[in-house]
Amino acid sequence: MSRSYRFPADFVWGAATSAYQIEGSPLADGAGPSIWQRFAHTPGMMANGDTGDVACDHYHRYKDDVQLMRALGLKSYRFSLAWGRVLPEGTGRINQKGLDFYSRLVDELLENGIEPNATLFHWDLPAALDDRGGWLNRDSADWFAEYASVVFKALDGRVKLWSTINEPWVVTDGGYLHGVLAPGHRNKYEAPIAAHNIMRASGAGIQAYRAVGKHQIGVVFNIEPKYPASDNPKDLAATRRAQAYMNEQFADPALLGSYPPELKDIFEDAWPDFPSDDFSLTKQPVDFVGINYYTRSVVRHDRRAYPQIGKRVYQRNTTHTETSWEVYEKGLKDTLVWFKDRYGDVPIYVTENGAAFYDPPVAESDIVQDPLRIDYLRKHLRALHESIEAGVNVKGYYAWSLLDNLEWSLGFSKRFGLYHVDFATQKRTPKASAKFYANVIQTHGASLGD
Ligand code: PNW
Repeated sequence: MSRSYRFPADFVWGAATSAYQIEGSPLADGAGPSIWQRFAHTPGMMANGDTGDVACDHYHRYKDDVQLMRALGLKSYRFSLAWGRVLPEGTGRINQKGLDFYSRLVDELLENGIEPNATLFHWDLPAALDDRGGWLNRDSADWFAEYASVVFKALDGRVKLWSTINEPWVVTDGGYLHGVLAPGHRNKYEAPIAAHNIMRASGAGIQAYRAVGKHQIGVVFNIEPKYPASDNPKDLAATRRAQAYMNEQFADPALLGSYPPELKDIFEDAWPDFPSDDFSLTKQPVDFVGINYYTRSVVRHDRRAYPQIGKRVYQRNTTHTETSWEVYEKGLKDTLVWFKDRYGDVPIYVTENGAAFYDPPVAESDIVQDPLRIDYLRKHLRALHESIEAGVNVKGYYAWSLLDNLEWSLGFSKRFGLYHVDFATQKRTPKASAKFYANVIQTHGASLGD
């Protein structure tokens, strides 16, 4: 059977990165340190002692990196701004030099015909704000709105796509419940409070945008669909709780103005009664939602799980990425269809999708052969096309990531890039997946049928 994978002519083809993962020079030109700067410099927190001190040196090489985007034929580039470059103390004093970096980047993108898609917060909270309680402090919503307004005023004339927060689940699960990401807390009482305040902050950022912005703003969720390991009622209940915990805990307050009841069962006495007024702040009209999709999880009840959301069941006889994520492209379609059913017909961008696989060493002037990454991308792009055919309003797709970069506490050991980066020399080398993706873009997806 031959079928066509041609996407709409105005479909937005992109690639994504984030500030701390690629920029390097985190304290340059008057920037204030972030919680990731602190975390990375705390012994034992990062694989191989890696830090973001240099990373891809994008802070100095952004012009060359824009040329890599251009070679791919990207229509759009998704990046994040480091809050502490703009406001070194998190609030108050503006650091014009930090803002100027993003202004230059945006100009460079536009001169090369690439639409900037800017995320305000991709995890690098100013350390000065962590000292005031970080996301545990209810004032964080005001701090974020203040920062957002400064950035909007400087860049909204040129940036037409904005997001408030990237993946609030990862921030609160990794940063406050398990302690594997900055700020490194492991506390069941803190996690729901941080989650709630980060969604209040997102709402406050959207409100601030309505006061000064002229284009579009949304929020980005990582959605990992949950499937029960069996029909056993305990597995079904654990699956429901896992779905509530990872996906609905963040999308519900933003889009429905409520929390799913399972959260009380999961957090027990650690689940606070939030003021009902807060939901008018969290539920702000959005112009689009960003969805990051990597994998699914198959859930089995486990009474020792922390919190009470069951355990992931390893799937045999299927491909897993280097971060142990099952390759399951049907989950992307299931996610998009589920999202539309639950939250209505909001425009969607897939703001991240990609995979870390072992890449062979780079031979001189060669391209890096990465057939597994190509296979991953092809499968997911086909599933994306099927989602559009099924009626989901998907406006664009961003591959994660443009470059190999700092995979947070896993350091540089996991490579997600379309371009290989030699971190000793900063040499960028295209992988075969870059050629593959450029061809997809050039043919509007038609080459996915080959
Ligand atoms: C995302 N999970 O993180 C982030 O937005 C990126 O910064 C990161 O590099 C990329 O995905 C690859 O990991 C996630 O456990 C981290 O489900 C963890 C999960 C999902 C996304």
